[in-house]
Amino acid sequence: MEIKLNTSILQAFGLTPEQVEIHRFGSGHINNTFLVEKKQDGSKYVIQKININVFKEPEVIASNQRLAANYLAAHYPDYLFITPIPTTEGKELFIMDGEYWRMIPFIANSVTVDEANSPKQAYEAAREFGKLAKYLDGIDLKPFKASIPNFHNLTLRYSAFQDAIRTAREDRKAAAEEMINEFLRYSDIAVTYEKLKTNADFRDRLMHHDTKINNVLLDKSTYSGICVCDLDTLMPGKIISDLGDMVRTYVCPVSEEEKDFSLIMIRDEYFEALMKGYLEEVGSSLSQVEKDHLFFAGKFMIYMQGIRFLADYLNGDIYYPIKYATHNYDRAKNQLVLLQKLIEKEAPLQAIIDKCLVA
Ligand code: GN1
Ligand code: MG
Repeated sequence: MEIKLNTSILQAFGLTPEQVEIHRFGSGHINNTFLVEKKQDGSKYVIQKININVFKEPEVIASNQRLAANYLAAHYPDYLFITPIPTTEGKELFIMDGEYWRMIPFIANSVTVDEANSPKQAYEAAREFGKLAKYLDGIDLKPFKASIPNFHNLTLRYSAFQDAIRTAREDRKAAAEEMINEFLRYSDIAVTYEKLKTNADFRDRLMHHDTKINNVLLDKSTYSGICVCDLDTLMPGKIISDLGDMVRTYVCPVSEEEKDFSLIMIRDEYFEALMKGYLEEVGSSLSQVEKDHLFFAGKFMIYMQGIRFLADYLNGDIYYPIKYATHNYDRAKNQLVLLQKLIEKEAPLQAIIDKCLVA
């Protein structure tokens, strides 16, 4: 479907409505994304409106990306790191009526996939996130700020979940009671995280924090990795965030949107492919404590996503856009089933991790 963007926004980036065709783009929950194509030469750009309910300080995103881009350009000049195309006034963001817009290049011959369709795709995507972590490993973290404070702080997510249980509408609480109790039964995951987060050997690294496979650009014909995208949550964090979200989203043949929970399963070969790809890049930089928590990464991210969805259901769907009344309930249930399936397979999956660590 072709749509329109306000003329001022296009002009801010040196474009006019007559020059371009505009389509909605991508499948994220958070930002509004448009693909803009110049009719004359077919060149393409991505224009995004940043969701300021989620990203309260969009300047932090821009500043974090600039710091990373400068470091990478100095140390790894051949590494492709997507940076915003400045406005005609040389700014990374265009601000109008309290809305924040930016434009980034569309990389030619790239595609994204919403689900990992082969172990190779999982491997390629994991390598791209691994490269990002590896190349940014030496960077000074001090000037970085959190674009979403406490984004993957499971301690706070867990207490937000408890708050949501306390303040939920009675009907929603009653409907979700069984699932609430199931999630509470796994609270040891939050306890483990709490201990880990202050362990000096479990250090902060610059993490992407949204390693879903559609945040990797793949080559249109070979499906080899090109680079990562969607760098809004590039900020200091823990290795379990990036690794864990790959486990959460690549290993199961269906996404968090699937309502037929019988389709949820763990595909060992995808687990192996992503571990291999990620550890090939970052394995040698890991501390023993990090190595000991690679399986934990998947549990951590699935659990956190599950309680985020369930808290949102209990809060009356204020964060994740929904298409029907029990959408967030179903997403939470999906994640609960996935968590259980993962835990059932801990022994064979840990054996895969051990094998990848030795290689
Ligand atoms: C959100 O933008 P999107 O849809 O990729 C969320 C992630 C969740 C994800 C679940 C800023 O990401 O943390 O894992 O939905 N991003 C934010 O689909 O909350
Ligand atoms: Mg995204």
